[in-house]
Amino acid sequence: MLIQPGKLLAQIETPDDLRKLDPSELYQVCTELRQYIIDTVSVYGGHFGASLGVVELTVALHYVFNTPYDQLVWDVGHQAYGHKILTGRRKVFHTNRMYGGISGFPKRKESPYDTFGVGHSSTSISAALGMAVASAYKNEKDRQHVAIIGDGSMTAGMAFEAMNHAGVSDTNLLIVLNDNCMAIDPNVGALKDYLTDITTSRLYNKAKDEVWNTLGKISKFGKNAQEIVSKIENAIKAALLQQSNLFESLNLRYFGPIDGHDIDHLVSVMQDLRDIPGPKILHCVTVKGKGYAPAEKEQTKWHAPGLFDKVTGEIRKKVYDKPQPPKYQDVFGNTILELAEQNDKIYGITPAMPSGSSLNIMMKAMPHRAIDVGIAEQHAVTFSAGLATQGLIPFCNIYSSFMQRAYDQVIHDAAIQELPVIFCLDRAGFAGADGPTHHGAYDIAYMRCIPNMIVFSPMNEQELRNIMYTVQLPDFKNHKSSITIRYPRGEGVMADWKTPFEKMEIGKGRKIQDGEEVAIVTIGHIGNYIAKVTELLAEEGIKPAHYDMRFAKPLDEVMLHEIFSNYSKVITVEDGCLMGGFGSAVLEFMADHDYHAQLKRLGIPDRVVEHGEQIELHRECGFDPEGIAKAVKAMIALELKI
Ligand SMILES: Cc1ncc(C[n+]2csc(CCOP(=O)(O)OP(=O)(O)O)c2C)c(N)n1
Repeated sequence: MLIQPGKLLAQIETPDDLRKLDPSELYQVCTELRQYIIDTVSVYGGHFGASLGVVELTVALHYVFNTPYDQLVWDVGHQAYGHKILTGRRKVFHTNRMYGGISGFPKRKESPYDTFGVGHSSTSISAALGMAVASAYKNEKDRQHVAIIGDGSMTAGMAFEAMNHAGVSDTNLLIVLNDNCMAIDPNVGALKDYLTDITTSRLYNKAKDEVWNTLGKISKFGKNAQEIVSKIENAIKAALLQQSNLFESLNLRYFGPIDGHDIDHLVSVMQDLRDIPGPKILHCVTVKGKGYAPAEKEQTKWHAPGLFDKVTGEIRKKVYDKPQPPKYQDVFGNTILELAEQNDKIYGITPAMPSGSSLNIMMKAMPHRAIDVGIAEQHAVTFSAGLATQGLIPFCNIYSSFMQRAYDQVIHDAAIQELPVIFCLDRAGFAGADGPTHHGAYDIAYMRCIPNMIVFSPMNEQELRNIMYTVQLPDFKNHKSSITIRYPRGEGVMADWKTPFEKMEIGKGRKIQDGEEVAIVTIGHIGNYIAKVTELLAEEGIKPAHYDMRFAKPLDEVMLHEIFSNYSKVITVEDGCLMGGFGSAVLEFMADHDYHAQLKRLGIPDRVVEHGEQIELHRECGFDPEGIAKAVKAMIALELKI
């Protein structure tokens, strides 16, 4: 379906075209850009509310700054759809997030306007500061660098580390704080309260506007005049705000808050700021989902709603005639609550993903024992370790790719101290349309090399429930280990999933079927492909065995001895990186025990795999059912040749 742009938007191929327009036309550009995003996302899917909320900011930034010479760095990047559309990608925007199409996030390979690749949050200030320092070094004094960061992303330690550095740098750095009081879920923490205090202080805002008007005029009269006004302004801020200004105390000039939807005001403020040297921050207040009523009203739901009817606001859902398996995240969310109702030591922790992890189910029922700590993965891990020192049982739920942020904390604060922290890694394996920044590719490899760490992956809902049950039992502490429980994005396989709890044995796999000659050894949900593989191979008279290993560490050595004693050909399959992953563990076992089987490892290769549906990516990497069957046949053919 071809999406038609409005009259002005149709003329904009690059920001140069935008900059040729009269300021009076920008309001119309914003309206058309917003409509284009609504029209496209409703039909093709993607992130939604965040891009609508920054339409005016996007237009103002590209209008005022000389992009791409001046550098815009978007934080997270899920809000950069308007930026993509204005920077040469309108005509391919309908391929957003699709296999072979453009990325849903800024990506350096895709465009010179995408100055920095993103997907994970809170990197923009560091990256923009790096660019600004490089420009200063190269004597490019006129070059501007702008980091656009949301109030949610501002909660992360990394953003503070960067501001701490920026405050003592003499660089042309502008931080645009896009404050909409939301992360994916409502933003949390003391910083949020602080920003609200500034935004709602009427006296301060009135005085500030008066000073601002003077500053706007006076900035044309040179540095001395600016400094005088600036001192007055600071005195007013100090006198009228309850606290001293956080950003000013980090040596960043603070401006705002201003209405982030008033395009005329935004343009004039940014023009003024462009002329003020040094690091500074502009606080803009916006509404997530702005301009599309249902998205303004239910902001979490419309963060990434899927396809919808843009007229009625109805989100399209597939209709089934029989009950479907639940998402793994919902099995986690319901099961932790069920267990916490019986065991008062259980705590739930999420860094800013209550709805993404389904911990919101427990947060609603037990707000004191299920906590959103903000976008703060490192803190989430060490905080959980702290809870564990006191005998509590923390289930710390973090997406596999975001856990990469907290690696030292896993080792230093949990594993070395023999603390039983339960790490639940959602979105393990290919994440799908979010692409390489979000693929949970590396966790088996990065977790299994840590001492005092068990690594488990359920093949279905029942296994997830049973391991969650097992690790909260008192004797789990005897292992003196943390555990990683990794499961993928999406649905499991059991419509009737609420099975009674059964204790699992740590390090014990299960045989699913005997076979002849070839054994397929899997870990996690990907093991469900083997039923189809068996069917495909049956047509050719091949009968593989199948083992669901469950644990990448400790390996079930008894089972592996059985496998290598009975099968001369072994194939491992994992939705994770091949290097150092589950297959590598099996290979190590084989070498250590002097077996000489033919071994083929299937999984994610050592390259960046782009975005697409999970099944498309499995196919690309040769571990969809057909790919696995082909690998089995190739192994057998290899033997025939010999
Ligand atoms: C390190 C990391 N943790 C979690 C996420 C998941 N995530 C994506 S967007 C988002 C909320 C960002 O909030 P904010 O910066 O305020 O932007 P908004 O969506 O409100 O525009 C979160 C938590 C992420 N991308 N990166």
